[in-house]
Amino acid sequence: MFEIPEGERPAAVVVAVQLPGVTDDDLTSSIAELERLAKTLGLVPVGRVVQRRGKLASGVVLGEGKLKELADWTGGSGEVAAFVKPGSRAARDAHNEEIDEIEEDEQDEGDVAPSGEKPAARAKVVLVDHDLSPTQQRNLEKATGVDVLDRTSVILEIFHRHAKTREARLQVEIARLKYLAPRLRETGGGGDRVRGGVGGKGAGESALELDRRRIRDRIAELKDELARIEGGAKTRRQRRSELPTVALVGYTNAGKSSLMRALTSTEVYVADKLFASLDTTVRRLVPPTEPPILVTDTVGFIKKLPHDLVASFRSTLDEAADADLLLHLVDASDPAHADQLAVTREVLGEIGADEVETWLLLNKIDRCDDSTRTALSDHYPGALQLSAKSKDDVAALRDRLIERFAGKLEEAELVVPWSRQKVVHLVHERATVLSEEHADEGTTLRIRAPQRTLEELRALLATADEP
Ligand SMILES: Nc1nc2c(ncn2[C@@H]2O[C@H](COP(=O)(O)OP(=O)(O)O)[C@@H](O)[C@H]2O)c(=O)[nH]1
Ligand SMILES: [Mg+2]
Repeated sequence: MFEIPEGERPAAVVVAVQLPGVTDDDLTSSIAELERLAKTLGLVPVGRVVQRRGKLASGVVLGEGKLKELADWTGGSGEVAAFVKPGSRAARDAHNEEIDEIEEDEQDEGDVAPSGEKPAARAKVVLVDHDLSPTQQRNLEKATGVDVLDRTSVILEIFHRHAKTREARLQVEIARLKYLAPRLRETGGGGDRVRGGVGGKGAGESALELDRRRIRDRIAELKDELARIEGGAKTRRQRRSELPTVALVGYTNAGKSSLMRALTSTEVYVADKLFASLDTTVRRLVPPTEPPILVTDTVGFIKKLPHDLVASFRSTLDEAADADLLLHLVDASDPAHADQLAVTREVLGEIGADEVETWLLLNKIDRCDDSTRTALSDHYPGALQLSAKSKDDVAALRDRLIERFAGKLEEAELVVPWSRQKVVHLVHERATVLSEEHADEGTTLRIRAPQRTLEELRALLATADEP
């Protein structure tokens, strides 16, 4: 599968076809979603190539002219030599010819200025906002000279990162292998990579067929394992953390990751070794409470989720059912938010997460005018309106969360003498500081914190020594 080298942020150009019946708005929001998914993976979308067509061109998705435009972004030839059976001798010859052609083209270019807009950047990856057949993908790679990812492969990669439980990992791996099998290419040169594999090469069976067979066998194995897990007692509950956990759920683009960043420290907090060490989706709420409150960013709902990925999506979202509290985030500024809310609720119900206490958060409220806000509060009484970008809104939510888990918050005044200024630092770490004044006797802080934290801070100040 496509891998991004460590530390790199490859530029990507997005390709979309506006099919009949697809409105401009639908098209734009679908492309924007794909771009956001790509950003999650570390890609940098730099351009779009969009064409209105009756259907995807069976060979290369786009028409000839648009294909050239796309190739300008990547530095490819814009041509797919010949449509021949992949893996055949003719295919290899054609491939070689194609390479010759590209080189010629580049020499010919000289100082002839290209017409139209010149792409702002060289894209290293092409992202297609559709599902591609293996042939379309291969042809586009030939024409552009770079890796081509379709919607499914982008989403698979994101699920892969979010899959925490054994079950979710199995589901994602099965989906990945199913995606991969028809895309395997003849390795050429006698199928070296199957040497030493399981069993012998069947009579007349090519290396490619053998690889496909092995993938099928592997899928069957994984499915067996999955069935065993599902058949047993609900093992996933064993994973449940001892620590209070808040999970953010909702559609992609609702603002989950933004809110997560705003609520937590930037430092990744690994709750216990049950969470994979690479996991960046679990952090602790700041200011820290004792015990810490964990916040997890779950896999986002996707508008155009390919059918083959439904099972892996669900099992990846499963962690929501293990949380003590769900924050259901909705982008209140999105005209489709009501539908998104309904779909999210339905799926949460199906995975058993509807029994978890849930707070509805209407996010991006900064983008809504007053009348919309009023309508929203009439329609969703009890929902919290907020902007993940507003410090005050985030602080208010944080207070509510701390109150929910660590007990009632109290306001108090602390006077920290000059000799104890390190304590000021600690107060900032542990409590919400409402105001801070410096006077002769020291620093006066008006703070809000759970009672236990207040007691600890007072006890600390009462001791004679440095903390
Ligand atoms: N105006 C505004 N933009 C927001 C707010 N929250 C998030 N965003 C933006 O919405 C986009 C998606 O946010 P992100 O946190 O990645 O959403 P996620 O897909 O749910 O994780 C980003 O461009 C954010 O900057 C908000 O409250 N107000
Ligand atoms: Mg996110």
